[in-house]
Amino acid sequence: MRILLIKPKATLPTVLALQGFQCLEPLELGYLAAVVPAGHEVRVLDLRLHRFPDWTLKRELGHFQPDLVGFTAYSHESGHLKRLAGLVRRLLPKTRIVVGGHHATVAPDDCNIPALDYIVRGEGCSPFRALIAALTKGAEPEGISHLLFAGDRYDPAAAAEWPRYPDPETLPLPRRDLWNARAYSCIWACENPRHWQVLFPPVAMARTSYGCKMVCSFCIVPLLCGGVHQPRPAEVVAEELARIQADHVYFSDDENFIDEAYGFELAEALARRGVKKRYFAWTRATTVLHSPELLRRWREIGLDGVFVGFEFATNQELKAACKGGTVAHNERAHETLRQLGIACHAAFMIRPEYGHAEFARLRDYVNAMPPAQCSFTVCTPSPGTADYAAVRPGFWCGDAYELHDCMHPLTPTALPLREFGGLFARQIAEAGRRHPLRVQRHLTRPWELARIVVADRQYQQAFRNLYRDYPRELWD
Ligand code: B12
Ligand code: SF4
Repeated sequence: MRILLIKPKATLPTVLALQGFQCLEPLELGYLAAVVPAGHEVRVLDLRLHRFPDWTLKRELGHFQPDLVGFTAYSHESGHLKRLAGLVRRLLPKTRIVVGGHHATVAPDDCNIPALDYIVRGEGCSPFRALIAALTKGAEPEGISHLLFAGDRYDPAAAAEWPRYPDPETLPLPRRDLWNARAYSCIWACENPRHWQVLFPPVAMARTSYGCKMVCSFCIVPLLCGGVHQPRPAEVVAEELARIQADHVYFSDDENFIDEAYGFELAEALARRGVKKRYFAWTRATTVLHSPELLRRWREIGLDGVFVGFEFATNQELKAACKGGTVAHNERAHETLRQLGIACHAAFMIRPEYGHAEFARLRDYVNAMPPAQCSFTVCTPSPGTADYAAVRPGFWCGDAYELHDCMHPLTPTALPLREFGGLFARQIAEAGRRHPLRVQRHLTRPWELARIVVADRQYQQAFRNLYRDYPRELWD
């Protein structure tokens, strides 16, 4: 069979603007490609890299004539996914079309459309392998767990069951030979960068584990992984990282260091193999405080920065979100990271209910923090969570999947939408002045500086124009 795996391009200006700072490998498609047996031809088409995605897709379909097309999609890409699937169906009516990935996992009903044949939920390697085996024999893929038929055979009862993640030992090593590694990069922060340091190096993405033991109420991960953190075998990860060409690796784990013993085991496996990379990981403030020695060890083997969900500037909000940490934890973790020489990316959330006072409170808080790279999203519960079910009746745009990028409020804002977006943009601009590179006046290559200035301007603009992504009657 000829198999084409596709990652759609976002349509929301916010996500497109975010891509100015980071565009990472389509790792999910590399995993799927790795289970395609020899004898089949597989290609990856990352439409994020193309200016005219529809035209690119049509050209690829014409040249490659795939027998099976696989789409991945986040919820905000769901509209585009459906349109592209319709295009494939029209141009190649005999081609089978399967969708998987995050949107299919959390909203299978929304994927039950005539343009799709199969819906895969949760980790896709095993169902995808079984699907190919069935189609190769000319049979329908019967009885494959986590695979649903779209159309008449759609099974709502099976769709109501939450898929479970498999033993990570069963995962293959992802194929990275199917894309141009140099096309993927992200802004790379370190605590004490050298002058003229490359700010947008080529970056590979890798997964060492899935899941998290915590239960933050807005987050989908506890539901996806049943509150369990499952690491991949350390030697296998070390083997994968040793083969990666890029010097910089962005981990796609939900929480990299929550399992202290595993964190040390992986660090030693990497050190033993002499793997020398720069790393960026996601962790919790409470993990930093619980395991500073682990972070120190990772700093020694190349950890440059961590993304920490600070979420809110008040204990009341942190408690309401069941974050399991306080503002003091965040502040102490930030201090610990700075002492260890690890850059802190502090991520905050803004709630739709914020008025002028709450925006001012957050601004004052961030302005008073020691220098950090800060980012802001809108607190948006994930489809599938209890928080989502609770707020859903108040949505102002139907199911709102296409606005689900954690940057668009899904429920009415206290301030007029236009003003909300303006204050959001102001928050981004002010926090940008507290970025360590700006505070320390680091010398930057002029073309990289220009890239940051342009990306920053587009990002702020996307928030100023946020209201335009909604029906006109909601603008003011
Ligand atoms: C790493 C990560 C990122 C990275 C990189 C993503 C990338 N490649 O561009 C960064 C930080 C850039 C990022 C950005 C964003 N992210 Co993100 N991200 C994640 C995270 C933590 C892991 C995703 C990942 O890469 N996992 C590793 C890969 C290998 O696994 P996977 O994607 O799950 O794929 C497997 C299965 O899903 C399945 N599968 C996937 N596709 C397909 C297709 C087929 C055909 C089949 C059969 C199976 C299949 O098999 C795959 C193989 O193992 C998840 C949380 C999570 N636990 O899923 C959030 C998550 C996916 N992100 C999310 C969001 C909202 C975003 C942003 C919009 C957030 C923002 N405002 O900044 C942006 C948008 C980026 C974009 N361009 O669209 C949401 C999606 C929610 C939703 N309902 O869609 C998640 C779930 C987190 C959350 N808040 O709930 N993200
Ligand atoms: S927000 Fe982070 S710490 Fe909380 S459950 Fe999700 S992954 Fe875990």
